[in-house]
Amino acid sequence: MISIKDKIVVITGASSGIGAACAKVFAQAGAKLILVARRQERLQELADELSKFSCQLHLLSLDVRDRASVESAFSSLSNAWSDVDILINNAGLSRGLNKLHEGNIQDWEEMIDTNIKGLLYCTRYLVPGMVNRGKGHVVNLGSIAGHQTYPGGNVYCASKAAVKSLNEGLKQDLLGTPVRVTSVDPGLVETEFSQVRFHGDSDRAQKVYQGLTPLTPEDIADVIFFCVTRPAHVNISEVLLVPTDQATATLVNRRV
Ligand code: NDP
Ligand code: 8X3
Repeated sequence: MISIKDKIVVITGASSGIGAACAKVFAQAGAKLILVARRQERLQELADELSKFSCQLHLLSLDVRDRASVESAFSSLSNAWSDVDILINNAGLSRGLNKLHEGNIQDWEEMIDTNIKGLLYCTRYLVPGMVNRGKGHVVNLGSIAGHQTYPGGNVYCASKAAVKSLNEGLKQDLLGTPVRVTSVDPGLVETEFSQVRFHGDSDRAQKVYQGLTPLTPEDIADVIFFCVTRPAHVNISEVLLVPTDQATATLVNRRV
C-alpha cells in the first residue's frame, strides 16, 4: 500500500458531497490538500473541520470552467505546493432532467463546461508535471450515467460518457509513464447533486433517494482512497459502484 502522508492532492469540488468526503479521508491520512471550489465560505468551513487532523491545506476559490483562472491559480502555487501527486477531478454537476428537444441550453453549457472542459483544463495543467517527475495519479469522477443513458439524462449522461472516454484516452496516452489513471463511477449517492440538478427544489431532490438506501459520499471517498493507495504497479482503471438497492441507472428497489 502506498502512503498518502505528505502527498500533494488536488480535490476539485471539495466544498460539498464526494469532494468534501475525500478531503476528510485524505486529511486523516496526512496528505497536503489543495481544495478547489467556487464557494470560498464552504471551503473555509471544511478547512475548520479538518484542522483537527493538523494537515496542511491550501484553499483555491476557483471556477474550473474558467481556463484562465485554472491556469493562473495552479501556476501561482508556491514551490511547496506545485508538485501535485494526485488530482481528483470531482467538480461536476447535473442541471435539469428535461427531454433533449425541450432542454435548457444554459443548463447544457454549464454541464459541458464543468464536467468535460473543467476536467480537461485541470488535467492539462497538472499532468505534465506528473510525467516530468515520474509519478502521479489522476482520478476522474465518472458515473453510471456515463455507462447507461436514462430518460432526461441526455446531456449529463453524455458529459459522463465523455469522462469515460477521456479516462481511457489519458490512460493510453500515459502508457510508458508511471502516472496512473482511474475512473470512479458511482450510481446514486446522496449529496447536494439532486438539489443542484433541480435548481434548489428540495422536495424533488429528496424523492430521488426516497425508499432506498443510497451510497454516501464517504463510500465513494473510501473507494478513491483504496485506488490511489494500491502498489505502484497496480492501476485500477475503472470502478462502477452502486447501492445494493440499484441494479441499473433506471432500475432501483424502492420500499415505499
Ligand atoms: P455536490 O453537488 O454535493 O458537489 C459538487 C461539487 O462540485 C461542489 O463542491 C461544487 O462546489 C463543485 N463544483 C461545481 N461546479 C464547479 C465549478 N464550475 N468550479 C469548481 N467547482 C465546482 O455533488 P456530488 O458530490 O454528488 O458530485 C461530485 C461529482 O460526483 C460530480 O462530478 C458528479 O457528477 C459525480 N457523481 C455524483 C453522483 C451522485 O449521485 N451524487 C453519482 C455519480 C457521479 P461549488 O458549488 O462551491 O463550486
Ligand atoms: C449521478 C448518478 O444516476 O443520478 O451521476 O445520474 S445519476
